[in-house]
Amino acid sequence: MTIASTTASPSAAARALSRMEILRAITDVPGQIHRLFLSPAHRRAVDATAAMMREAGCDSVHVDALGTVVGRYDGTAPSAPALLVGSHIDSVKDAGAYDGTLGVVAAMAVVEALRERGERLPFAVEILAFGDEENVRFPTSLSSSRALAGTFDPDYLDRRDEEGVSYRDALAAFGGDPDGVPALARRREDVIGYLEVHIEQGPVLEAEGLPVGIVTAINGASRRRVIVTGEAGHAGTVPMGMRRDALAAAAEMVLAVERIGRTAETTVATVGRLAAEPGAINVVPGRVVFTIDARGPDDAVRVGMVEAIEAELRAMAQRRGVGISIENFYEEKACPCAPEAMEALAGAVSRRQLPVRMLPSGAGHDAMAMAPLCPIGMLFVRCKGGISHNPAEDATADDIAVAIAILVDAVRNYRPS
Ligand code: HGY
Ligand code: MN
Ligand code: MN
Repeated sequence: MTIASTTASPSAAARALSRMEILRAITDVPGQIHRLFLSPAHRRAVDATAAMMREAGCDSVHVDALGTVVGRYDGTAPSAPALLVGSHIDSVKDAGAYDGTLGVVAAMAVVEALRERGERLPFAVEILAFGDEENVRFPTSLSSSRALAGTFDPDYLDRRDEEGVSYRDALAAFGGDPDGVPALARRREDVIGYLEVHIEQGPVLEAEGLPVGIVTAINGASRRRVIVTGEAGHAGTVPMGMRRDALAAAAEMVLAVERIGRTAETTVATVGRLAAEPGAINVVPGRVVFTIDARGPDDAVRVGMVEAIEAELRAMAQRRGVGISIENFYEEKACPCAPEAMEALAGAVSRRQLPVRMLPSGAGHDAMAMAPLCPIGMLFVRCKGGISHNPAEDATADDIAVAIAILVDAVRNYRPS
């Protein structure tokens, strides 16, 4: 039961690209792709995704209590367990058009290919379009996919965004159901595995001239929110030696994060957001809030790096006479992909006489959240310059067609262990 064609049919690829264009156009900031969890743009993207899943041939489509769009293509037996295939439709700020959405439209192409052949597999295929993968709006961790794995943290509901809106209130306004979250947890016997197609968001495949690669493991990640408290003062009158300048302290701390982030060849650490208050030209900043995102493939090394960063920041605060608080709101262990899922993808790649390139993922994905529930596998697609989280993010139609053909083949030939 294999399909030897190297790429999806031109029409299948064209439909996938047109679906991505529909999602690309859905944003809360004109001229940018800006689609945060539970935002008006996310609501519109959910409705568009549900319509596209129906058009692709799903037997049933629904939106769950957290806004995840679920499309099911039944197997030979109505109550057959499902192979889950998906990704996310939320975005970062000023995002690219492929991060997340590519995996959702590729999953739609699988259902479409089966429907066109009138084919039913011994398992159902469920497309999942998650909405809280980026965790940019609320300080959460993959909340919508965690709900399916049964690891949703109820504390998420009380987390607040930059405007002070709680997750719970935003979910209710979105049309979701905070009380419906526990029921989203899937039974292990109802799920075969989870596959996700995603742009690599790195330079390896392009550098080696390969259209696709198979993910071996996803790096672990830690995120912190740091608040530095000094004393606001008159920029013209407070002598330098008497200041408790929160921004000068934070600036030294940001450089320490960068320095310690180099702990190992494979670790990274980033301060992605920093806000100084009150933010007036003639006021010594009294308060600074900034974020830390630290990652690596080895959990012990990553944890050690984060501990070193926290100790250094506290020592700096002490020396400068400023206050510091460090909030841990995101911890994801490094996550290996499952051999059966990697084999399904590798078999499909080699059946197209393409090199089977295995590689780790520096970026986090919903697949990490799904791993406690079922075997996970990911297929990476080459992206231009390895650029992502940037409007210059790009992938070619040819590579997308190859990835779709591989995903269809891997699903059709999936054999759970
Ligand atoms: O941050 C990440 O690694 C993912 O894109 N959310
Ligand atoms: Mn992503
Ligand atoms: Mn992303």
